[in-house]
Amino acid sequence: MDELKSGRLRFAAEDPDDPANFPRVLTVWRANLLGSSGKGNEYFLRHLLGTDADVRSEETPPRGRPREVVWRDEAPEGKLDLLVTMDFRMTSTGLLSDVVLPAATWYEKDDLSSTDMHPFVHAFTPAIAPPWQARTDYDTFLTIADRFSELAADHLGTRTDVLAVPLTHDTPDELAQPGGVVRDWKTGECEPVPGRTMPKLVAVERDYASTAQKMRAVGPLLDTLGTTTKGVTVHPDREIEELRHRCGTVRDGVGAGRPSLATASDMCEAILALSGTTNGRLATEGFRELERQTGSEGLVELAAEREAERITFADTRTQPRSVMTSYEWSGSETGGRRYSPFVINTEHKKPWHTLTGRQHFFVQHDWMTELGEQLPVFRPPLNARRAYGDEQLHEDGRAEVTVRYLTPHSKWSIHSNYQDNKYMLDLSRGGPVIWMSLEDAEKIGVKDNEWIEAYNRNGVVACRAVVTHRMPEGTVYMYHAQDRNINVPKTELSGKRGGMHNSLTRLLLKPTHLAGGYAQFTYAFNYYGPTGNQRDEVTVIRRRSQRVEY
Ligand SMILES: Nc1nc2c(c(=O)[nH]1)N[C@H]1C(S)=C(S)[C@@H](COP(=O)(O)OP(=O)(O)OC[C@H]3O[C@@H](n4cnc5c(=O)[nH]c(N)nc54)[C@H](O)[C@@H]3O)O[C@H]1N2
Ligand SMILES: Nc1nc2c(c(=O)[nH]1)N[C@H]1C(S)=C(S)[C@@H](COP(=O)(O)OP(=O)(O)OC[C@H]3O[C@@H](n4cnc5c(=O)[nH]c(N)nc54)[C@H](O)[C@@H]3O)O[C@H]1N2
Ligand SMILES: [Mo]
Repeated sequence: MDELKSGRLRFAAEDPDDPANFPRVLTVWRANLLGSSGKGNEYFLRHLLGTDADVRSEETPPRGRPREVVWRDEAPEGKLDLLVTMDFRMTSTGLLSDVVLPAATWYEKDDLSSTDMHPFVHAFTPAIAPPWQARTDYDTFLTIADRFSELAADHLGTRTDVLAVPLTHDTPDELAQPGGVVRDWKTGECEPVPGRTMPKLVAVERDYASTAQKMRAVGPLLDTLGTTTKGVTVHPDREIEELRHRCGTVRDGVGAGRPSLATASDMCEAILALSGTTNGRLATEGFRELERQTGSEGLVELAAEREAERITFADTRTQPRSVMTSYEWSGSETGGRRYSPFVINTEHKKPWHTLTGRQHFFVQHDWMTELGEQLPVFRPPLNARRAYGDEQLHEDGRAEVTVRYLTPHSKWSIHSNYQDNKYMLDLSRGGPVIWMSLEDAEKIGVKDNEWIEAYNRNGVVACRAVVTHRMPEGTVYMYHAQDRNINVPKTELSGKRGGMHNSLTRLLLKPTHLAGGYAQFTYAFNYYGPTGNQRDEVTVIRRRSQRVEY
């Protein structure tokens, strides 16, 4: 603590550009970072990969820089040493990866599919073995783990990592900052107390050489800690015993005596055994605990009708199975009802997971107050050098228009999936497009399906225009996740190939998203925390030469 307080010991986040602080190896699995999710594509290309990029903005001037984070004169480029992609499609990420590991598709592997949005759990069942060099994700990860463990025995051994763990939602942690008053131990307003005025500091021993063995067994902490979802803990003791029989027991090594997870289908069995949505006993136990915690009545009955039911992997292979109502979610499937969110809160008086236990819109928190956001407010886009609706002439005399740039989810794909499917290409324009209004098109003299170029401080895009009365004047759409590998010409502005929808976006952190330790404002990675921003953008568009080169 003294070291932290004195500033001699610091968090890596305080100096993110220090070569000791950024990761060197990135494995992208079941995502398309550089064609889909990564907001600020050109920055990723330059700083993460160190490859050709069309970043157009300048460094933030000194007055706009953070005071408590080290600012290095040269932002690092090409931080990664190794980018690995596992996918069964050619994507923009695959295009830029050092290693592409071909993945088995849905018809070549055992897996489960289920979301909160639909009421069934489905099995994937292999119709054929993965062709050529393709492997299932499960096998790929185990194979990497085997070799990693072998190397780790010499190079890493057993180490203790100190983790900064955020204050957690649905635990007493969320009352760490009463009244939403944030005191800063760094400036001496309070003492640094892990779990109260700062993250918890947790030491974790990692025996790197046994990584692969640990991946192949259900771990022992389930016996002592149970499993916790949203503050409700259940104890799957019978399930662990049952899994020993269903999947077999590990014979030796660190996992000896534990249920085996040697294959993907074992893993599917374990997931189905441990989830309340497929295990009536655990669903009921969870609701009983939830009743105890909240004082709400009638919750156990939601699961009781299917208490004796257990959906196994074999059941899901026979046909998709409808899931059970569980304390893990907020909707009800009881009595064959279709899921919709928050039914348990509204109909069964389960308190909302907020400070008051009710829906509330007024938030008293220092940072919200400072920014005037205690109530939901409209915030206009951040000041960009040009205003919407500005018309002007580009240096070469071509008319330009400045518009709001939005990137909503596409009707012709699920993210980048299926956009390269022949039917979808026929139904759309067979390559990247920006949708714009008749009025904006007229201002720059562009007709439907002609080539345009869009640029802003983040990058450049060359694509076709879809000119339509369905867009209002002043706003354009470039639908999400049009990959960089179909019909993408060189841009006039930079001469480089490319630009995709996230070339014109960038990540902007909103400080209020970093609030934590205060009821529903409990920060966690991908829970409540900084969201990537893709809405607050302005772009300039003009008609470009209709002769494109690839
Ligand atoms: N500008 C902008 N950016 C956005 C958004 C936006 O609206 N605008 N939306 C954001 C949102 S909400 C999301 S969810 C993200 C989505 O971003 P991503 O999740 O990165 O996008 P996908 O294109 O769905 O990438 C999934 C990849 O996984 C592969 N895949 C599918 N199944 C398997 C499998 O079983 N095994 C393996 N190995 N691979 C598989 C697919 O082929 C595909 O290439 O994008 C975010 N980024
Ligand atoms: N076909 C298809 N379906 C999908 C997906 C897909 O890729 N394709 N992806 C799935 C996934 S992972 C997700 S997260 C969901 C996302 O689904 P939605 O949450 O519906 O997301 P979007 O389509 O990105 O945006 C919705 C609308 O928000 C509007 N909008 C943009 N900026 C603002 C603003 O400042 N204020 C207001 N009020 N509105 C604004 C846009 O014009 C758009 O019409 O879709 C899911 N379903
Ligand atoms: Mo999403």
